[in-house]
Formats: sequence, C-alpha cells, structure tokens
Amino acid sequence: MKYNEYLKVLDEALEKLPFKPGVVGEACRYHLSSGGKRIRPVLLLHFAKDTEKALPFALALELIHNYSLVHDDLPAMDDDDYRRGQETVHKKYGEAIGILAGDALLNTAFEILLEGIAKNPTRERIQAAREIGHCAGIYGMIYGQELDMDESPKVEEMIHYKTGKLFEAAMMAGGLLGKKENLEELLEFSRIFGLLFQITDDLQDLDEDIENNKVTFVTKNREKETRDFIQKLSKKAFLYCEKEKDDFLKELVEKTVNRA
Ligand code: GRG
Repeated sequence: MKYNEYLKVLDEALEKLPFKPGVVGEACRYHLSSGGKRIRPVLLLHFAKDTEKALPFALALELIHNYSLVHDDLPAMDDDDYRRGQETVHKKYGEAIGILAGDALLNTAFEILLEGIAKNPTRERIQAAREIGHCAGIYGMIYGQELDMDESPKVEEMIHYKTGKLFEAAMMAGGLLGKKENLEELLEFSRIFGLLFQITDDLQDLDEDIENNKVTFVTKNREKETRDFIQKLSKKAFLYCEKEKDDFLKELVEKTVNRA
C-alpha cells in the first residue's frame, strides 16, 4: 500500500472512534483531526502487513502519540499556544480539558488495543501490545520527557526515549504482528530512524529554538556537525532498506532526511 492509502484507512478509522459527546470528546476530536502525518501508525501497518488485523494497534499508537502532544503543550510542560497550525487543546478549551483530553486519548488507546486482542488473542498480538505500553511508559517516552525537563540533558539519550521509543513501538509491534525475522536488525533501524526524525525536526525549528533557549541536538552541536551526523545515520538507514529491498521504507527515510 502507498502512504496515502494507509493515511485514508487511518483517518477514516480515527473519525469513527466513539468519543463520548461533550467537551472532552470534542477536544479529542479537535486534536486528532488537525492534520498529523500519522507516520508511526503507517510504519506499524507497513511491517504488520495485514492492515485490517493490525489496525487496532496502529490506532492505539496514534492515540498515544496525540495524547503525548496534548500534554506536552500544557502550561506545566512546553506551554505552547499552537500545534499543527491551530490553537493547542488547552489554549482552545482550557487547561483542565487539555489534561482530561490527553488522559482520554491515552485510555482509549488501551481500550482499543484490548478489544483488538480479545478478537484474536495470539501470542504475537499480546507481545505487540506490551511493546507499545512499555515504549510509551516510564521506561520509554515518559522517561524521555523527564530527561527533557533536566537543565542540561544528554540530548541523544533524551531523543532515544522521548521520540525514539514510539518509533521503536511502531516498528517492533508491526514486526511482531507481521512475524518478521531478524527483529534485532529492525530494532536497530528503528532507533536510527527515531534519531533522524528528531534531529531533522530540530533543524527545521532551529531559529525558534535559539530564540526560546531550547536545548536540542542542533543547539548543542553546530549545524555543520548536525548535518554530518544526519549523513552518517542516513547511510546506515539506507543500507538496511537496501538489504530488506524495502522501497517504501527507503522513500520514508529520504523524505525525513530531505526535510532538513
Ligand atoms: C505525561 C504530563 C505528561 C506528558 C507526556 C511524553 C510527553 C508528554 C511528551 C513527549 C512527546 C513529544 C513532544 C515528543 C517529540 C516528538 C516529536 C518530534 C513529535 C512530533 O511528531 P510528528 O512530526 O507530529 O510525527 P504530527 O503532528 O505529524 O503527528
């Protein structure tokens, strides 16, 4: 399947989620429909191969990603007013609703995961769900956020957890569902991809980050060093894509690298 075809399946399924009528549900919908790239669930579906069976896992991962953004924007965290070109959830609906909407997105994720597993409770599906929970949790993305709150964090380690772990979840859960061989190699690729994704994202935001005194890989290292590091990482990533003869993945790496 092509990226846009995955996107259509995901957007349609996300739209159908039965959020309870009321302001928290409205805030969840507001954020979910604001034009995210859906790259994590697309990766999961790509490796899982059977889109229909893997859909609950992909949706859960996208919901977790969205919860993390809603909470990351809160006044106690990054205190951002805009995300994806529109007002952040707390800016539009107030801080309390921002907290509740993030919580609701996270809980809905695990509800969908469990419903999906209950329909077909195989060992791989249980392992894939555990992988998603672990990577999103206190040994994964949450720990990354904890590191980010440090005054001078070790940036590469912070990226590994804060951004990298959800990419790890996407590819490892997808790989498990698709019964992929050599998961260790996929794990290594996912970690390289997570770094590439965040560093290229940071390069795009460089001026704004300097203005706000934000510590990122690029503000800690110089732009030239950053670009050299991207070259080094992308070489490894392309080698994996070639070995796997995976043109879809290669195109995704190209798009990620070229945005910086
Ligand atoms: C539990 C209070 C509490 C907060 C959790 C863990 C966390 C807050 C936040 C970390 C999430 C974060 C902002 C990670 C940075 C990763 C990143 C580059 C996100 C943007 O990803 P894209 O570009 O976003 O895929 P779109 O908008 O396309 O979905």
